[in-house]
Amino acid sequence: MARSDVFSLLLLLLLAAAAADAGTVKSFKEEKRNVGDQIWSLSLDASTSKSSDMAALHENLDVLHYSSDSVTIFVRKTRLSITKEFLEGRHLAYNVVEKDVALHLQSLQAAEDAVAISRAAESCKEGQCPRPYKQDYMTFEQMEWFLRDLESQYPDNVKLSTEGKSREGRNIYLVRVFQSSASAARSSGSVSSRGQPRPAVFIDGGIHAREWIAPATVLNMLMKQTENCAANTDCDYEYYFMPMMNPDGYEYTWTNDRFWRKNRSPPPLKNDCFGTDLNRNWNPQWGNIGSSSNTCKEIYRGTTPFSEPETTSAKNVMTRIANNPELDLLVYLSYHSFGQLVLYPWGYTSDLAPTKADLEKGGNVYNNALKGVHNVPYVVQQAAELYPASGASDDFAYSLPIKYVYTVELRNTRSFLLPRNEIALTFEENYAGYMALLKHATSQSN
Ligand code: 0X9
Ligand code: ZN
Repeated sequence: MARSDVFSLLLLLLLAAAAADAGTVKSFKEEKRNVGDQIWSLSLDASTSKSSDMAALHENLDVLHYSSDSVTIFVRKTRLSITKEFLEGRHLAYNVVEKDVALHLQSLQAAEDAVAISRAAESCKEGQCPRPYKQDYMTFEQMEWFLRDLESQYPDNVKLSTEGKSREGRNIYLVRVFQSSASAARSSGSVSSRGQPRPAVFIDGGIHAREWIAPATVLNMLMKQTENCAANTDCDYEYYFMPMMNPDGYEYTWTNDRFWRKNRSPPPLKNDCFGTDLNRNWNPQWGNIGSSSNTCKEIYRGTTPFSEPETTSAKNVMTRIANNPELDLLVYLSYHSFGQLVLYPWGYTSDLAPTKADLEKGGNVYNNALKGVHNVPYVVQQAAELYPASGASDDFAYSLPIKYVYTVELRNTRSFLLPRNEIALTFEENYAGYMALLKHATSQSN
C-alpha cells in the first residue's frame, strides 16, 4: 500500500471512530449501576403478615415496600438464587417486577429527560453554587460547594463546621444558622435577651444512602431558613443542620448501586460484607429487635453502639447542644424516605412513650401544616407501629431528652426513585410542617 493510501485509511478509521463516538454521546447513556439486579413482588396471605413473619422478612430481604397483602423487595444479582430458595422454603409466591434494575433506571431517566424541566438553570461549580437544586438531585461534591458558598454569602448567619470524617474520609458537615449579632442586639424583646436559653433544633438527612430526597429536602430547608434569618424574620431558634449524614453511601449510590442503604464500612472479616445501617447503630436499645448482627444484612447494626464515625459525629453534636446551658434543644427531625409518614418514638417497642400525647400533638401540627400546601396525605404514627427497630437516631434523641422528635418519611409511597420534579414540592410541604412544629414547640414551652 502506498504511503498516501495508508494515511487516507488511518484518517477514515479516525473519522469513523469519531462518528461512532458522537453516536454514543447522542444515544442514551448506558446505565452501569445495578446490572442484573431485580425487583420482586411477593403475595402475602393473612398468616404471613403476622409481625413475627414480617420481622423475618425484614431481616432476610431488602424490603422496599409492603402493604397488607404484598411486599416489594430488591434482590441483588448475586442473591437471586438464595432469595428464591428462602421464599420457596416459606411457600411464598413471588413475581419479578423488574428483571434488570439497570434498564429500569435507564427508562426512568429517559422518561424524566423527556419532561421539559431545565437542568441547565441549575448547574453549579466550585465557588459558584449559590443555591441547592430544586429541579434535580445533587452529587455530594455539589452539595459541598453549596455549603461553602452559603457560608461565604451569609457570614453573619451561617457557620459551617466539619464534625468528623466518614469511613472513607469525606467530611461530615454541620451547619449552624442563627440570627446575626446586630439584629439580636436590636430585638430587645427576644427570648435570649430575657436571659433564658434560646430554643434549638437539630435536623439531619441522608442517614440512608438511597433516600435521595432526604438530603435534597434538608438542603432546601437550610437555604430557606438562612434567607429568613438574613431578613430577620422567623429566626427565633438556633438551627443545626447535618444534611448529609452518610456521604460514602450516598456517593456509592451515584457510582455503583442506586439501592445502597448503609454506610461503606469495610467488612470486619474476609467473608463479611460492607456497610453498617446508620439507623441501627445508636443507643439506648442498641442490638435489640429489628436489627441484625450479620454484616451482610441491610439492617446490620455495627460492632458496638456508635461504632461508625458518622453516628458518633452526630451524637457528639447533639449531646453538646443538649448540654449547652444557653440552649434548649426542643426539636429533632430526621429526614428519610419513602412512605409519607411522620413517626414519633418509641421505635424499638410498641410500648407508649411517656409523653406520647405531646409527640402525637406535635406530629399532627406538622402534618396539618404540610397537608395545607399540596394536599398530600402523610400519616402520623408511633414508629414501632410501622415495624419495631432498635438503635435508631429518634430513640436516642428522645432519650437525650428532646421533647419533639420525629423521623419523617418523605414522598412518595412507592419508591426511593422519586422523580426530580417532586423535589420542590416535597420541600415546600415539609418546610410548612417544620415551621408550624417549631412555633408549636416554643408556644408550649413558654
Ligand atoms: O427503618 C428505618 O430506619 C426507618 N425507615 S427507612 O425506610 N427510611 O429505613 C424508620 C425508622 C423509625 N424509627 C424507629 N423504628 N426507631
Ligand atoms: Zn431511611
